[in-house]
Amino acid sequence: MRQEDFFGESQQSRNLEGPDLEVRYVPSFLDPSRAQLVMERLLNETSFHQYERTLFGVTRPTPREEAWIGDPNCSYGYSGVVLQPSPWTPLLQELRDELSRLVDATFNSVLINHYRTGSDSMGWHADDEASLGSSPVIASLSLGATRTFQLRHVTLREFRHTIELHSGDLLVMSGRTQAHWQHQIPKTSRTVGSRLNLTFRTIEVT
Ligand SMILES: O=C(O)CCC(=O)C(=O)O
Ligand SMILES: [Mn+2]
Repeated sequence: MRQEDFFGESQQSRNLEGPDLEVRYVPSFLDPSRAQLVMERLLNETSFHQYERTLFGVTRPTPREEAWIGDPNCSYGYSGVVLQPSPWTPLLQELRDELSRLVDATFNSVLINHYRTGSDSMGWHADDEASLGSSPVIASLSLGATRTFQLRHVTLREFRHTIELHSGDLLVMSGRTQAHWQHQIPKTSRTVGSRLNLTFRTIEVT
């Protein structure tokens, strides 16, 4: 696929509107059968771990499982947990290279989150760690169960977006988005199956 196809309207991809916001939403970036195959392979091949993190002095299990994959020098940490990278697999390398070409970035790592049920979640945050630089490009691929993704402006609270992320959907966040907006995957009381989300990132190695 050429870059203009990706940024064109052929897949009904669209930019989300808002101040300081640069987010491209690409529904069905992977078709449903490829998305399912990739999900099954990742569930088989990946060793996930549920970590404990300390927030505001309280230590709790993080409500999801995680795996961190990347180049050997790419460690990643927040809230007292530093993850050392597992090596790239052929499947993750293939996805990384495809996405790197499309969005013209050189991703050197990917965080895989496993939301096992509707009780698993990720609270409001921005991917604004110093190691990601001031204007990170983050490509987020969703697989499996549909979950709600919410975005809110940090100071202008009337600006919000809610998107249902389906299996195979891609979101690309860039520019100053992380400096001005937060995002989350809230818990849901609906009965939902398991979901994987892959965020391809570029860690600035010093
Ligand atoms: O699961 C998602 O769609 C979002 C994941 C996320 O925000 C992150 O890994 O930082
Ligand atoms: Mn995030």
